Amino acid sequence: ADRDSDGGLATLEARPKLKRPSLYKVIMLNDDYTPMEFVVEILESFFAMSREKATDTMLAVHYQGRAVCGIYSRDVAETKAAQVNRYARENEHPLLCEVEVIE
Ligand code: TYC
Repeated sequence: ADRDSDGGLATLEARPKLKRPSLYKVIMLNDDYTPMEFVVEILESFFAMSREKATDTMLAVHYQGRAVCGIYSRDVAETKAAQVNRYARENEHPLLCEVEVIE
């Protein structure tokens, strides 16, 4: 008969469905043309890396094809990737970042 005698309290109020906040990786892709120094400067300025970490990450992309630059909420990840791609294009380099959801 009445399957909702508690007015939905048990299912909706007592145990609200919690969504785990999704995290997104910003991934930088290798190409044959973007100067190494330009990539290092991007990693320093857009991803707050030290010179040393930026150099390590740039070389990881150069030798392995791709590397994670940072992990963020969806909005921040999409914004950073778009900012990097726009800045690279403004400077006439093919450098590309993409965003990938974790899990
Ligand atoms: N492969 C580039 C070169 O040899 C350097 C480079 C590194 C380009 C990382 C893109 O995401 C990149 N000049």
